[in-house]
Amino acid sequence: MNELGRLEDLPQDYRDELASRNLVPLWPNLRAVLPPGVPSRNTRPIHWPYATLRPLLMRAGELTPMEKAERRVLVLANPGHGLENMKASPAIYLGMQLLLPGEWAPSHRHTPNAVRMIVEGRGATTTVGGEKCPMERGDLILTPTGEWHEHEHDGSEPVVWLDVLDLPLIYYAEASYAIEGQRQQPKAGRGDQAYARGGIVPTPYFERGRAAYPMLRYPWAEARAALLDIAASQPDLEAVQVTYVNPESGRDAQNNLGFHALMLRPGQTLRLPARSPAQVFHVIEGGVDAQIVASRFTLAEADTCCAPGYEPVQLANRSATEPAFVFVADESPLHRKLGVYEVRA
Ligand code: GTQ
Repeated sequence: MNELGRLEDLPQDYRDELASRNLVPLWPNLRAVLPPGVPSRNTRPIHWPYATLRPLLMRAGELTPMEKAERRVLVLANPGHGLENMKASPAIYLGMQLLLPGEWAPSHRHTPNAVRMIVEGRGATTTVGGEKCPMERGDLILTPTGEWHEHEHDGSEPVVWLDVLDLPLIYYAEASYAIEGQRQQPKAGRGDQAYARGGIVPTPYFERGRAAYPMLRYPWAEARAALLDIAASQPDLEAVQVTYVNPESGRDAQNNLGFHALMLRPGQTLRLPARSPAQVFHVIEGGVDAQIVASRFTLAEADTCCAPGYEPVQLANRSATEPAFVFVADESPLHRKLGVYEVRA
């Protein structure tokens, strides 16, 4: 590949004139934006242990009342992107949110898509578009773009969940904004009940439902049981994984980010090939050793880590007797839409 001319090779008067006309020569910058073979990535492998995060989140509960926070969240920020930019990866925002007993995080809606993965505590609910969703450990709850959502807590222990948003992407697109609203009137019926059985969908009067997001809550008990059934019925299957999909369309549950649950069999080491999308791993149950580029993380329950795209990832169950369960969020729907999705064997 040719060595290209540098900016310094050009006379100063020419450079000044270009800049004054809002013009830039491509050749000094060409290799930066089109690097050979593999993209440059700011996403670093980062591990956020829950044991160190949790006390800091509880302290936020003492330091900052809900009225001063609206959403009491510590953001899991990747230093490779600059902490202040609040990104785990180019398109993924991660936040650990705390709701204390009796608190209410007021209703709003916004353009970015969000999901919650419940980490601990019982008795909280998220109301999404009027549907009041219980929050139990391991549940996945969607708050898709434009849907009103508010969180409330009638239980007695703190509730913590992991927020996963496509905020960095929507912000980059200069399309990120929020609207504040009123307390929602809960309506009857819940998608997780209407769509509780795979392949069987409600047809109120010989018509399929047309809701864009018919299912908002994916109970962990169902995803876990599905993984165990798949593992038991297919003993040779290497990657025991399910994807959270829209039960009406069969497509990704949300627009830009993909959500999956992965089971590692007792003692299993799983090698995931390098793929273009960045990904996030969050341990729902068990302990996992993760190797990502040159980093080795020992992940305990409720720990979270991220991996840049175009790198293989190795996940090993630390237990020889119990399965481990991992929640995976990735940028694959976005990459597929962009036409850049690839797997490198
Ligand atoms: O719970 O609505 O972590 O609006 C960031 C922005 C959570 C939420 C976040 C949000 C929310």
